[in-house]
Amino acid sequence: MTGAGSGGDRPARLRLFVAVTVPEGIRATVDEAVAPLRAEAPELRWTAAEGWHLTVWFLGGVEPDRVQDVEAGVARVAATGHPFTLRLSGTAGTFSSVLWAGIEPAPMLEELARGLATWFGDEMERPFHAHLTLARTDGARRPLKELAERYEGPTAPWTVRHLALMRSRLAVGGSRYEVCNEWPLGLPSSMPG
Ligand code: 2AM
Repeated sequence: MTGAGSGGDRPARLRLFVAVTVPEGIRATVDEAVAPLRAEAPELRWTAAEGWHLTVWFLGGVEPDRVQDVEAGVARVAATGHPFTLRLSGTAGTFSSVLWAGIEPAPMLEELARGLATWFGDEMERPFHAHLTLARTDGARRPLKELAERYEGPTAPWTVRHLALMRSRLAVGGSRYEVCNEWPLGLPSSMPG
C-alpha cells in the first residue's frame, strides 16, 4: 500500500504547465516592490520570487508516458512564434483569492496561448489573462484589492526567447516550480544572430 496518491501502482502524474519565465533582474525588482506588502500581510501565502513565471497554458496532471508527446507539442507551438518584448504593467490586480502583478498587452503571448489551446485540443474557456501570482489567500480575506492598489512595481522590458514546460510540486510553504525543458521561440534557423 505504498502507491503515491490515489493511483495505486500507477506512476504519479506530473503537474505540468507551459510558461514564460521571468529573468532574475526583473524578479529582484518585483521582490523589492512586494516586500512592504508582504510585511503588512504576512498571513497571505506569498509566492517565492525564484519561481515567478507567467503561465501560458495549464496542462494539469500528465501521465509520465505522455510527457514526450506534450514536449513535442510545446516545441511545435514555440517554433511558430518569435522572440518578443514583454513588460510588467507596474500595477497589480486580483482574482477572488489571488493577488497578481499584471503585464502590458502582449499579442505574441496570446498567440502562443491560442496555439497551445489548439494543439492540446481545448477551447479557451475564458479570455487568456497572463499574470504573475504574488500571493494567495485561503478565505478569511484581508482585502486583496487594497494591497493591489498600493503595489508599484517595475515596468522594465525584457525579451522572451523561450517557452518553458514547467512542473509544480507541492512543498512545505507552497508549491515549488521547476523548468523541465524549454524551446526557442521561432525555428532555430530563423533566429536573429
Ligand atoms: P495561478 O498562479 O494563478 O494559481 C502552476 O500551478 C501554475 O499554473 C500557476 O501559475 C497557476 O496559476 C496555474 N494554474 C493552476 N491551475 C490552473 C488552472 N486550472 N487553469 C489555469 N492555470 C492554472
